[in-house]
Amino acid sequence: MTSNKDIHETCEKALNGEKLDKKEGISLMNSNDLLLLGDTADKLRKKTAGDIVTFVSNRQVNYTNICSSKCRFCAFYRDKDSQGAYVMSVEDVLKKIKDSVHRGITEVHIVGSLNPDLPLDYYETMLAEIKKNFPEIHIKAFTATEIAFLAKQNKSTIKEILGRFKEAGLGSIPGGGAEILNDGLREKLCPNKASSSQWLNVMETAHKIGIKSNSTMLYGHIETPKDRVEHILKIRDLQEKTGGFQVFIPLSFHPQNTELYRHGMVKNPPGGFDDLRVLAVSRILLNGCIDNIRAYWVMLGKKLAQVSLNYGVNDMDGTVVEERIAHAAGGYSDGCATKEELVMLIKGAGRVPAQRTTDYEIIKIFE
Ligand code: V47
Repeated sequence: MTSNKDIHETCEKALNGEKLDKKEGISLMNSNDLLLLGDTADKLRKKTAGDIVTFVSNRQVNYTNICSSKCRFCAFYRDKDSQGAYVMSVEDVLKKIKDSVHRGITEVHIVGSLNPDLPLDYYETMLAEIKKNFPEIHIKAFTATEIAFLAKQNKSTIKEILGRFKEAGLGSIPGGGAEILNDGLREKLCPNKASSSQWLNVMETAHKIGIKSNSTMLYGHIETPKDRVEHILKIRDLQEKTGGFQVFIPLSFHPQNTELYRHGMVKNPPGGFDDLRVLAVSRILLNGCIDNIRAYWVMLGKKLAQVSLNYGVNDMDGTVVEERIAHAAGGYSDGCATKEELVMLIKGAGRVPAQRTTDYEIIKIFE
């Protein structure tokens, strides 16, 4: 059991810019002194990012839900022949984007599932057609898990797939599919998809060929505080090597309609206390390494996302428009926020809203 004095010392060490080790990280992740964690994370956030809180004007597109992976935390996937299974044509995807252009979106975030029936050409055509029709829009698409799956399906290499996608218009890679980077846990949660090292390898390869990416962690299911810290430190280690991660996004688990819930393994989503602790500890452990810590309001709820701005957060995701993954699992929202709403939430926390590009360049500050 770590004493409160030790926690204070660890926070002081972080404030002095020192890098924390695993043991220290675990003691923070186990601590109930949320105000101390929040205060430390807030000071580090202020030093790194100032008072600006960024958001992006974007829309998500989930092109298919047919999946061979069948992850036990996922309520979104369907078997090919079951009710509600779908694949969007490239035209459907273009129409979704076209419908959002009037909102001034600068990014499209495309994620699907591991659908064995879709040829590589489908993905390349999708990227090329989006680029042709909407050249100004940044395409952030396909998780590292989807990339690893496509490489295997097409008997190709990660580098080859990423190179082809970059050529076709891919701008960056979202952070999904990381779940929890621990193969023992992955065996229980998602045995049919990329391992921890495969996920990290896709990211490392992407960074090396000039494709930036995001990073996530799915928490609040069967993982322990130690698993969380080990996950964050794996992301930190890779960032020290490549510098290619733009942001870290903790994803708060929603259990409804998932196998974990049906089997009685997880009954409730994490509480707000735990959500704030994860965000604060992420800021503290990634200090000096990843500058942006994002509150994904779709999974946290808008009010808690606003409060999290005092717990190390400097980024709020985006307008999103339509979200299906958390929604299928009993999430708080269908995923829609207007720019005005995000500006209001950020101002309401006494901070300065700024619209950003996917690459974290500021487009407009809302004084
Ligand atoms: O990989 C799946 C998670 C991820 C559930 O990079 C769940 O900008 C909660 O990665 N409850 C997809 N989470 C979403 C994602 C993401 C979202 C927003 C921005 C970015 C970015 C990335 O959602 C999956 C998985 O980790 N997930 N099921 C669930 N029941």
